[in-house]
Amino acid sequence: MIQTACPLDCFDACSIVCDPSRPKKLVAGNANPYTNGVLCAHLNKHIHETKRVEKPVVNGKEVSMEEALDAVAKALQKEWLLWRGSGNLGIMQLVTNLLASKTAGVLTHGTLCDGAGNAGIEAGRGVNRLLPIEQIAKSEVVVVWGRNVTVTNAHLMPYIQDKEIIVIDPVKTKIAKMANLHLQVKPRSDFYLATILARFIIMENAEDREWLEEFASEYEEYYEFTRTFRIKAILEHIGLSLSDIGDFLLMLQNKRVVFLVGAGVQRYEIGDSTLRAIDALAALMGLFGKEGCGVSYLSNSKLGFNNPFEVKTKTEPIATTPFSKYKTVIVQGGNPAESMPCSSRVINELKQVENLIYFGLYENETSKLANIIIPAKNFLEKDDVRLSYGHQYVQKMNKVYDSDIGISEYDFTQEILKRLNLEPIESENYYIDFWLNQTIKTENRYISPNFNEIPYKEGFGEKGGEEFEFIDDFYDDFEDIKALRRFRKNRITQSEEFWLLTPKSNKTLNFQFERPKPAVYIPPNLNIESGSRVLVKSIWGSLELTAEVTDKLRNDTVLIYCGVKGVNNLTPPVSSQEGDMACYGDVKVTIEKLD
Ligand SMILES: Nc1nc2c(c(=O)[nH]1)N[C@H]1C(S)=C(S)[C@@H](COP(=O)(O)OP(=O)(O)OC[C@H]3O[C@@H](n4cnc5c(=O)[nH]c(N)nc54)[C@H](O)[C@@H]3O)O[C@H]1N2
Ligand SMILES: Nc1nc2c(c(=O)[nH]1)N[C@H]1C(S)=C(S)[C@@H](COP(=O)(O)OP(=O)(O)OC[C@H]3O[C@@H](n4cnc5c(=O)[nH]c(N)nc54)[C@H](O)[C@@H]3O)O[C@H]1N2
Ligand code: SF4
Ligand SMILES: [Mo]
Repeated sequence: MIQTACPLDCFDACSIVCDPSRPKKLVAGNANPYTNGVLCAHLNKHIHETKRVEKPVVNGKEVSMEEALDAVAKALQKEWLLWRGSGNLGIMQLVTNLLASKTAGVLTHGTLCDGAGNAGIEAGRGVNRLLPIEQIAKSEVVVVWGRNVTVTNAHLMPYIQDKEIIVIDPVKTKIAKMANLHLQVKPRSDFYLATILARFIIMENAEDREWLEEFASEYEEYYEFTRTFRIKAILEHIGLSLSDIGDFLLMLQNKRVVFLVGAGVQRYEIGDSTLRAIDALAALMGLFGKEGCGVSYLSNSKLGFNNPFEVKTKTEPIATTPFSKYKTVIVQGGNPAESMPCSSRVINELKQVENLIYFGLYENETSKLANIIIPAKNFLEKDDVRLSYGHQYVQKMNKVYDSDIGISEYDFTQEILKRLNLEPIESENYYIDFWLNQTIKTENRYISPNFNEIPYKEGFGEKGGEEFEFIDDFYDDFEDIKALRRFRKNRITQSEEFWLLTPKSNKTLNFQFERPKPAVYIPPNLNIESGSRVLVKSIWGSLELTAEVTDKLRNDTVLIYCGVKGVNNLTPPVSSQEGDMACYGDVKVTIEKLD
């Protein structure tokens, strides 16, 4: 049996074993303790069923890999751009950074995923450390804050299901239904909610003064900051009552509390401030550095590692990449034509690229625009290392079988360098060992070098010893009024607008494999029946979908799952205030019945 790990972008980073004579049968492995015998359908079904791109293509003609690589090398002689998605989270995906730095390659900065929240965490704590699942398991109360655990983080469920659960989510998700308390907040209002909760904590003298004096001594200034927000106006804005706030605080009193924060709360321009406010609340309650307490978010998996793929090149922002500035663009492991915000802008930009090179596993909306297609090897056909943003285990991904299809990212890099008469990079094993040798090895497992059983126990910053920094400044220009004005200017005259949420769907993974059914979920107050065709419109574009009425939504919110074809026609081409993150949530839409 050969050991590997799931490469997909997911909190769980499952361990896998596979018998090379039965490569379609992937079985849960033991290289991390959380996989616990279960792999999900993405692996056992979708990976095998989704049709691969098998043959290299240049200008519409199938060619040999040699010819295709010649064409790529030729196209890389002038300044070019590498846009990398997160289709495979194996660390060897980053090897192409070396190709960029040795040629005139430009990379991207920022993320489509978790960057705003990460920036907020780093501003307050210095570094974004993992809260180990062992600590989550020791808590008494779990606040699930914009993380759809049963869908995106299912392997965590056994560790939390018997606890007191509070869910803060605009959607009545499965976990919200199971919870002891569900605060069905207005989208994009968590900064205000956390700030007002912090204010109440201090008003009621419930702050952990002893811990604060040692680790976050500026808490009184922070209290003054929270006092600049008016309680009544904010409660109205976020759609909660004083008794909701009271219930929430009562449940947390004198308990070991964990906040499980997801990417959902920070897909907004103000996403960094939201995480800073949530962290500030946790700090006031003294939740850092103690057993069974803390704030869990998508952690920085590379923390503590020296990264041999870190290079200095020019970069472009990933959420608003100006593709058309470049004659040659390589898209690796992603589908920007669908996954980036404001698809009409993206597609228009991609169409102007003379040499659009798609390097991936499956045909998708981006490969259809490309004039060079390089099939990649899948994770079973190459060696790699898997770090994780959800747990501390590092996993070796061993090649399970040889295949004639495609080329690995490592071989791609070497082949292009050879064609450009440039020095080769080190061997593949050199890099794999470079990562593994930095880990802590125990009982046949590898643990991340940055791992702290109880994070921030010795304080904040990279080495500990520093204080927590409270947020002291907040700026937000996305007001309902402003959005309305923009609507008017674009002569969209429907009276009612709804927040658009685009969270992850149960049976699909981002924009690869099978996609969610083309539906928009709407609340009953719209008086549109399920099955009706509707036009969903924002100032950025529109999309025709089938309506599905649900009682899971607030009256001011509609939902289209991430992955629905065309969902990003509707989303804005803007980056967050910090972290250069795509702001999928900063948009309002109208719903127009078509038949
Ligand atoms: N099945 C499945 N699993 C996945 C993925 C997938 O596509 N499918 N994708 C993977 C990837 S790339 C990522 S980044 C992770 C992300 O996983 P999660 O962190 O769970 O992110 P989302 O699904 O975007 O949003 C989580 C929740 O946030 C809520 N939410 C939205 N806006 C707000 C808000 O303003 N406030 C609050 N409080 N809640 C809000 C949504 O309703 C949703 O229930 O999941 C990974 N796992
Ligand atoms: N509206 C909306 N849009 C979103 C989101 C949202 O919540 N709402 N979420 C955002 C988030 S969190 C994320 S992470 C992004 C994801 O968006 P992208 O990073 O663009 O990822 P995918 O669209 O899933 O594309 C994955 C592609 O990677 C390729 N691939 C898979 N394995 C390999 C490999 O080993 N090698 C190579 N070379 N290619 C491979 C496959 O061909 C597949 O088509 O989407 C973002 N887009
Ligand atoms: S739960 Fe996540 S990590 Fe585990 S097999 Fe499924 S997609 Fe992969
Ligand atoms: Mo993501």
